[in-house]
Amino acid sequence: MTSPKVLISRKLPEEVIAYLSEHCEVVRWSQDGFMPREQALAMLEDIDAVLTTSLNIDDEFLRHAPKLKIVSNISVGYNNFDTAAMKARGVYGTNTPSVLDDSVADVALALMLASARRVTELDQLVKQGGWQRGKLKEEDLFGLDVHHATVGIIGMGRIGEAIAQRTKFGFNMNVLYYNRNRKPDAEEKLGVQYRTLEELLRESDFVVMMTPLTSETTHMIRKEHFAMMKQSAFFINISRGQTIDEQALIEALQEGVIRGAGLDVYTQEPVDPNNPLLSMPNVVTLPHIGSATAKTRFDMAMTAARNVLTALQGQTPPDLVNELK
Ligand code: 8YV
Repeated sequence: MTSPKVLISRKLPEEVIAYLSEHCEVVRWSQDGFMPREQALAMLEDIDAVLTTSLNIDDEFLRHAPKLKIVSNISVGYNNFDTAAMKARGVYGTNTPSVLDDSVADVALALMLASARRVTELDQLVKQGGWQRGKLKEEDLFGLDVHHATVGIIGMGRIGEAIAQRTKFGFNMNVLYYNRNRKPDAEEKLGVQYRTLEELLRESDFVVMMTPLTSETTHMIRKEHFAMMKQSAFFINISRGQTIDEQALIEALQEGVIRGAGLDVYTQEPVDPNNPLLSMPNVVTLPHIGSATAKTRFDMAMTAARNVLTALQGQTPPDLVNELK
């Protein structure tokens, strides 16, 4: 019997490749970056499973892959999946929940601290020789306290809870949340308080966007929402760029509607070097690194590989995101 054939569209740790190779024939992209879509499409004819983070799994993709049983995303977000099209063709979709929660939550805190205490801006000031006695007033270096402030988390899933845990118990913050469904467990366990979206925006010193990108959350935060925020507040986005109207954020920052932002994600990635957000000193910008530690990325790759092998053994993969029946 021939081994099932797995296509991997990005570089993965050799240990994960070896684990998959014990059971499958592996076809992979071993350079930096991602396999271009056209190249993937041309190889799909006899592929049983795909591991990816970058490929859009739409009807065109699925049409090229008559044998496909599973697309295993090496990420928790799966906004690249057309889940209905996958279901229609009986293809499992899986993600990598849990293993990245703490790493992403750490970066949310990093963005809050860096933007409110002006870490990147003042780092530049020191490195460019601007820290000179007599040249700066004391208040030129003032930021906003993170501890004991109010944070509003939009999206109280696993990562939202990890952010709540840190902000509540590590920084003594007042933690509000908005979620599609109320989360009584999180309210009890973490002491977080539910608010409507509007209440959350009005009350928070930090608004943290941590919701998955779906058709309902696309451009969930627009001009009128930034207008509801405190003028002293910071907006943190660590979900997906498309959950907000980025142009409205740019204008809110340019017009002083809000004080600053911390961003890990953008409408276009990599972000356009001419994007006005990159030249604002009150905006901290990271290159989508929420889960980017060697350990977490390894755990994500291993989780994705396990999902593939389970599906190829004829069982339902553990991290299924689209019910097939
Ligand atoms: C990226 C993420 O997928 O898991 C997610 O949803 O946003 C990230 O972990 C990661 O950059 C993959 O390369």
